[in-house]
Amino acid sequence: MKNTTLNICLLFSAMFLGLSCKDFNNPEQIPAYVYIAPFQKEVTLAQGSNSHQVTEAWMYADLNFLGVYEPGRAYPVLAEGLTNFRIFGGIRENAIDELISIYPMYDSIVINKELKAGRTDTLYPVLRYNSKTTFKFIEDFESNHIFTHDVDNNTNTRLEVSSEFVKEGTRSGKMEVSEASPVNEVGTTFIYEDLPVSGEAIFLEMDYYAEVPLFIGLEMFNPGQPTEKYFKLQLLPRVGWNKVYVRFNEEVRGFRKKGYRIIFSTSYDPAKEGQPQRAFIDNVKLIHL
Ligand SMILES: [Ca+2]
Ligand SMILES: [Ca+2]
Repeated sequence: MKNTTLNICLLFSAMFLGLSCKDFNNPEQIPAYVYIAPFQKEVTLAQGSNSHQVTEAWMYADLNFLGVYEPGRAYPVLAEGLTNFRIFGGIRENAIDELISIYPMYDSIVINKELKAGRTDTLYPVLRYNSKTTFKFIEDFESNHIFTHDVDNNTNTRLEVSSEFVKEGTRSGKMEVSEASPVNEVGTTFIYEDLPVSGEAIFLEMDYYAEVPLFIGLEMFNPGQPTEKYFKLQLLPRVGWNKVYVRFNEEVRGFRKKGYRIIFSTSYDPAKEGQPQRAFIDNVKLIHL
């Protein structure tokens, strides 16, 4: 490999998360190409929505790590004949763009493909939840909902079902704030007591459409102790629906409380025109391994 080629490869490897360097200048081997189709997701009736925001494919071919690839493009692979691909779905954990990780709640995807030098073959990755996934709750806001706990002690604010902006079905959950009621904090009706404490993955999945910052956190309970509130992250306002995957296992392992509620908080922005200001959520799931 020429030095310039090596340097460019190393540069791109750094940019693309450790993409392995292969010598594509080798005149004796013409690569085959694989087009990675956008991820599909299959769910059972008991697993709720099939919406996902898997943005990268972590690719292995015959146990060799190929790299982290964006779906919807073709990539060269130095392999021929029957090749065993293993694909892991990658997410932006906690809505942090730099925190790209494999989502542990989905199974890896195995696809065997006959490759030929110079030819492009297509891989169709389909996501499915790991069979060990426990669904603590699924909320799609199509009828009653489970975010009835009044965290802010203001009866004028609440989460209510709405058909104004909907990700799926005919309804979503809406939280409003205004100059008169500038804070709106709600939590799950139920306290969840048996979340795993040994570091097993715990995630909150959620679609959201927020005109105001939306905070996601936990209300925590221990017998004989005051209730505590903890906010894990703030979702910034944005136009259109987005999905967030929030990891909670480090908190649950560290806090060691008897029970937890999932809580949301919004607050009025006086610098922003128009009121009421709103945050919509849909397809909320609390799941763990
Ligand atoms: Ca819905
Ligand atoms: Ca309230």
